[in-house]
Amino acid sequence: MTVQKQFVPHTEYTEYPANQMKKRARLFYEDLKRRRTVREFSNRDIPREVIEDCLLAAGTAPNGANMQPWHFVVVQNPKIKTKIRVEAEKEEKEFYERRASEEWLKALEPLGTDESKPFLEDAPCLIAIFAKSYGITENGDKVRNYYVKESVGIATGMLITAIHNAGLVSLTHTPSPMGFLNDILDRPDNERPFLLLVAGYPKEGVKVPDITKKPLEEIATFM
Ligand code: IYR
Repeated sequence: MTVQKQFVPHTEYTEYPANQMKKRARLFYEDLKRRRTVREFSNRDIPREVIEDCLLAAGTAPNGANMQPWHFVVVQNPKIKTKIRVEAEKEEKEFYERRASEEWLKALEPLGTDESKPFLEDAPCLIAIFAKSYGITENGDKVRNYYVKESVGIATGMLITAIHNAGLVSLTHTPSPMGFLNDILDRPDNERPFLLLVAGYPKEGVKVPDITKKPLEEIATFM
């Protein structure tokens, strides 16, 4: 069987003159640098269309063989948020009291995290991100997906960036294990919870850890 390849002109590409390119790169960095993960949220609602556009932005991510192996469940219902909080806190209690090594707990100290996760109820929006380990056709056949973690990781990064760009804040929360999300959110076996993104406005007067990012020389090598 030969597959007919379909190509169309890339009319939406825009080239910027070098000076404009430099300015745009700098401004984008300056803006992204303001992004901070917050752990305390206001209960103010956020417009649904903003979440929808952020998800559409995430869905443009490059991914393996264009299988788009992700599914996003947006939770705004307070009862479902409470269920998620209860189950997440059970896992987190285990983590902080038993599962985490001393070394791991020490690494987390500057962040001030613990097993209490009030943000799972306070924030107006939880986005559960699922990675589809395989796809299923209309006839129920399995379809292979490729580079699933890489693909979903890239889409998640773009979602976080889109949320920041909209003027909201987020928290990447990773209760582990997160299997309870399949039960609560009724997702099928071919979807694995990747992470839980908490989104909304920061609580008034919120404080963030006094931490810094590594300088360029440390994170990059030019040859
Ligand atoms: N999942 C736990 C622990 C935790 C782990 C890492 I690595 C962090 O950067 C932050 C927290 C929690 O959410 O508290």
